[in-house]
Amino acid sequence: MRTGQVIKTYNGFYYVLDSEGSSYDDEDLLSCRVRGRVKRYKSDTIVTGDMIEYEVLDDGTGVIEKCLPRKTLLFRPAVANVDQVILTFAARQPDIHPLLLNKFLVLAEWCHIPEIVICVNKCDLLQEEDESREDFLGIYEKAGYKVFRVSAIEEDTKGIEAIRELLKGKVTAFAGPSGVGKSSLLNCIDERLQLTTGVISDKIKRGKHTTRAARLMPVASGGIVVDTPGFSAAELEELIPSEELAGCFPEFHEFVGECYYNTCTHTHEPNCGIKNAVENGRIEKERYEAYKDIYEVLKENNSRRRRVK
Ligand SMILES: Nc1nc2c(ncn2[C@@H]2O[C@H](COP(=O)(O)OP(=O)(O)OP(=O)(O)O)[C@@H](O)[C@H]2O)c(=O)[nH]1
Ligand SMILES: [Mg+2]
Ligand SMILES: [Zn+2]
Repeated sequence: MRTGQVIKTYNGFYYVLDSEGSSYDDEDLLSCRVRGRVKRYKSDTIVTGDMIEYEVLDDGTGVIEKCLPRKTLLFRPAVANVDQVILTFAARQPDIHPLLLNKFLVLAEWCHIPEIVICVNKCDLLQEEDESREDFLGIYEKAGYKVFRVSAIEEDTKGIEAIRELLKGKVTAFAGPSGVGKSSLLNCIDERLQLTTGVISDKIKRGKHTTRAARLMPVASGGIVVDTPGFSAAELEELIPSEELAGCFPEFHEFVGECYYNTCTHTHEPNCGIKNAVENGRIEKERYEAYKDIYEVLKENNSRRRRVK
């Protein structure tokens, strides 16, 4: 049995790099199928980034027999074994939307991705009167997230270099809505990548889902990156139980022990450590409001699911 890693999946095929191999080029990857048994259970679905055991058939294709234990699993977009996720947004076109940003952060935290970073691209489109946007991003810095402001089209060498540094020695997924410039940024980071980039629709200022599948690629300056298709956070509600939401706000951790009820949901209860911390200015009000908004949606969804069962 050989071991390898799934570099991309496409149309039911899994493209595998053998653990002895080093070239990530399409023609050097082995196209594999999965044994029906492995694929049947949702949790055992093989995804990009998975370390696997496989066998080579006489016709030169492979069969994946086993998925090895995962370090991490990012659910949306589905990528296994990433060390870091760079949540990428655009300052403009499409405009950055705070609730969406919070939902993406929640999703990445819920998946226990060790490093979660925010990158705001297209800063070249910002005018001077947009300074209030900076305040709004400060909220996330205060919550403990690194925030990078870059531009993939202007010669923004400093910003791009800072991201290159961040990538070294890690596997990093670039995730975010369609059209924010994930593929464009990666082309800046390493010009050899030559990823296809799209256009923004004139009317609704949204991307057109140019990148179709997640793919791992080494970058010249060090590290492995994963370009992923743009996605919305709509499915968050299906995944996360409401009682796990507070755990997805890292700046809440030090205050949960101060809640009077140990089942406190931090919404309506008296003597809540989180609410006190918001009042004392130790937790940003906007983040708490986002928590409450998302909590309501999750709770509604959870009880609907229970009714269906
Ligand atoms: N003004 C400006 N435009 C940018 C920048 N980065 C990317 N774009 C443009 O934004 C559009 C979308 O870029 P992509 O790189 O395809 O976006 P993506 O995030 O990979 O989108 P999907 O693959 O659909 O998820 C292209 O027309 C780019 O030229 C930037 O920094 N500034
Ligand atoms: Mg793309
Ligand atoms: Zn509480």
